[in-house]
Amino acid sequence: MERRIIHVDMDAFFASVEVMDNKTLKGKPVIVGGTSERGVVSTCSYEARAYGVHSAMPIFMAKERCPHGVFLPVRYGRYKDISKKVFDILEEVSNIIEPLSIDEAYIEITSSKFEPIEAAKYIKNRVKTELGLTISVGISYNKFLAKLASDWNKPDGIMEITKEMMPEILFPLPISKVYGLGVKSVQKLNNIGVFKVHELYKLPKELFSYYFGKFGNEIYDRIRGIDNRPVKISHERKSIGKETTLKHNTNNINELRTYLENFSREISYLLSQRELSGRTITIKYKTWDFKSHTRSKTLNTYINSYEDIFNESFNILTEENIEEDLRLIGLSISSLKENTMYQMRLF
Ligand code: TTP
Ligand code: MG
Repeated sequence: MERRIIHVDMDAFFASVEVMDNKTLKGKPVIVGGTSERGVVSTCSYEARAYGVHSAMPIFMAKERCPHGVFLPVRYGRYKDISKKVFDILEEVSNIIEPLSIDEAYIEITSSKFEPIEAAKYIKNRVKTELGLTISVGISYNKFLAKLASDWNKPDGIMEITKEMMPEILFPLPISKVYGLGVKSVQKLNNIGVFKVHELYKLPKELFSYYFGKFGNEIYDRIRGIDNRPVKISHERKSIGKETTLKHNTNNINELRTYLENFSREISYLLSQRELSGRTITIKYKTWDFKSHTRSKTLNTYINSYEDIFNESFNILTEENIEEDLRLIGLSISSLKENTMYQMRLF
């Protein structure tokens, strides 16, 4: 069966988060990076890219190219929080997700109930309405082409590359667009007069091993639209959690209980989506004066139901005997493992 793979990549990620957090920056050239003169650009808004600013460029150079740009420091923790929310949305579409970086992932939806275009639109829509950000989405029958597709009409892009579109779509591209060809390989090929994929396509197979060593065959296949690399599920996300700043500071147990009920419901849903259970429950809270506390409890059995998660978390909370008003509360579950028939309850 032909595979169906989606590649997603947030647009100008760090810079877009900064603009979302400060609407007055909208439409301006925003440059996020090291703040010292010796720092480099992490990323910049598309407005700043129009001035030739790009990732990894020294800040002093960015200032020369775009003197009226808004230069901001990196707030990694904030981007990480948003990234987690993006991955929560992706998990609603499929639980076969391979994260590539903080803002990028492959999603395999071959046996999902979603049609690819439907899934792509769903992701874009949720990211836009829930997080206020744009994400570019590519769809194809393998990883290489899905990634190429997400890059096709960035920002806020959506693109599907079908078998029928091959090889017309690949042939006119510069060889630098071929995954696996680094700067050095591209240079070597340019030196022998090979610039476009259609020129590379004409070379005999033996030359591929000569130029790219053990990756030769893969690259030979890739420019023919063949890429059998699987989407590898990552076990990197070792916890699933929710937290929120309270509407008003309080230590009223009934109000706090409602928060835990809502978190437990959401967490249980996310666990069921990913067919996971966990056995460490952690409550996090911040008191009115911003002091942070966490309390964990590891159980003997794995749980995933709303009732179990709520009961365990509420017990931890009551044992805390909180006297001061809280400004934030959070709940997470960790020590995760995949559900098996063996663990499922019979009654
Ligand atoms: P990218 O996805 O490469 O870039 P981007 O999201 O900013 O822009 P695009 O619309 O082209 O996808 O990287 C994601 C984030 O990773 C980026 O926002 C900042 C960070 N990053 C660095 O810190 N240094 C780098 O050199 C690059 C490339 C990215
Ligand atoms: Mg990106």
